[in-house]
Formats: sequence, C-alpha cells, structure tokens
Amino acid sequence: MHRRTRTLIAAGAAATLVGTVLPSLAAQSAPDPTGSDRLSATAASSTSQQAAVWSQDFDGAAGSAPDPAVWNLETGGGGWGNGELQNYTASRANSALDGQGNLVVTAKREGDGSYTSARLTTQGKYAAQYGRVEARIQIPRGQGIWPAFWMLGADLPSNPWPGSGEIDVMENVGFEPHRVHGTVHGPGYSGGEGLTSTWQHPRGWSIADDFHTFAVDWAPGSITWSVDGQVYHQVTPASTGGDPWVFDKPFFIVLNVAVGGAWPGYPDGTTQLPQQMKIDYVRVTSR
Ligand SMILES: [Ca+2]
Repeated sequence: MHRRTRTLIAAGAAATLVGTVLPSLAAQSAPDPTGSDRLSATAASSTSQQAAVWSQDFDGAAGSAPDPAVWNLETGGGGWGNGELQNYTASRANSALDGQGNLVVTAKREGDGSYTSARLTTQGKYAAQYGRVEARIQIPRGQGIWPAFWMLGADLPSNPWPGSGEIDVMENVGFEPHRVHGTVHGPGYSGGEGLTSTWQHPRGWSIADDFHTFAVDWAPGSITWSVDGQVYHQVTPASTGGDPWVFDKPFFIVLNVAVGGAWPGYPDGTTQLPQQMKIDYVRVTSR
C-alpha cells in the first residue's frame, strides 16, 4: 500500500522480473508447455498437506465487530502517505461481519462528500512468519477504489518502513478490474521500486465478480504469490539487486479499502459507492 512515488511502471517491472525471477519457476516445469498449470497443481497439492495454524473465519452475527482480540481498527485520514481520500473509522458502517461468514469492509461516500472506509491490522496481536498466508476475498470495484490484503514487518515502529518490510499479497486498483498485483517493498525497493508482478484473470473477467483466493507461500529466502492456486510471482534474496532481504522475521496482517491515491487515481462519475470488500477467511498454514 505504500506507493508514494508510484507511476505506471508495473508492466516494465513485471517484464524485468520475468527475466530475473521466473527462470527458477520455469525450470521446475520446463518440459511442460503448460507450466503454469503444473505449478498450480503443485501449489494445490501442497495446500492439502498443510495444517491451519491460525484462521479467522468471520463467523458471527450480522453487524457484529471483527474480533477485537485479533483486529485493530486504525482510524483517521490525512492521505496515509499516498494521497488517499478516505477517513478510516471504527464504525460498524465501515467494518462488520455479515452473518454469512464474511468480514465486510465498506467504503462509503458520506453526505458531506467525504469518504469513509476501514483498515484492520493484527499489529501487536498476531504476526506470521513463513507458511502459506492466504485470504478468500471478493474485492470491490470502481475507479479510485484500492483494496488490499498485505503485511508489514512486526518490528514497526521501532524499525521504520521501509526497513521493516512490506509484503503486498494482493492489491487491485479499480482502473484495472481484471488484474491484481503482488509486491514486496524493503530498503532500496520501496514506493515505485517495489518488486512486483501482476496476475490477470485468464478470461479477462473482473476480479470483483467473484471470490478469489490470494496467497503467498513464504519460506526462508523466498516468497511466492498465487491467485486461486496459479503461481505468478516469486522473489528471493537474489531479486533485490543487492539491497537487504528483510522477510525472515514476523509480519502482521493488514486488510483495507482505500479511496483515491496517486496510484489508483480518484473516484469519478463512473464510481459507484458504497463498495464492499468481503473477506471469507484469512488463514496461515504451515507444513
Ligand atoms: Ca468465513
């Protein structure tokens, strides 16, 4: 979510990473022209062998709060470093269980023209290190809408960002309805210099049309991104160009829907509000 200097370089960055990162993936499936399918099968089979070590399923009464023992609601406005418009609140109008097993984050336009939304973190309450970190989410849609499922180094704030590191499991910007982005940021590769790649819906459909499972498989010295089991991005210490690898330590989880910002741009006449991000579960599993 930290994109202060972000410009539209995702395609170029992704092309660079194809050259530097994906050979290791290709090597695993080189004899098979449908290599991505084989990687998907590998990811799926490994999932069945994993045990849930931490899971948030959001079962509860409609209108109830996400478990305060697990989730902080960060509040306030001020742009959040990215020129964002929303004011994050702790109101059930912006974050609540729906009674059908989902946490719903709602971005709204208020009567005075301002925007409200919610940003949940597990900082100080839960942090993961390694394993599969995944969430099943139906994202919102629309110009200027920026949903994200991501992680920040648990040594914040004593170790300031970007030294603390950031793992963006899933980000979508509304002007790209059929794409999501997976990225890491760290010292020397923050802002627009993040190590990023893009997953595109195989049929070109809007990601927001249905639930999808967004995941990273995180191991010492590697992070691998997938959507619905389809692997599309991997980073290792060799990916940083000599900058420090800061991902062998605990990270806490963040879920939010931003409205506006330098990267997604701003709502326009096509943007329909309110918009909802529905999270069926957030789960961390290990072998
Ligand atoms: Ca659920």
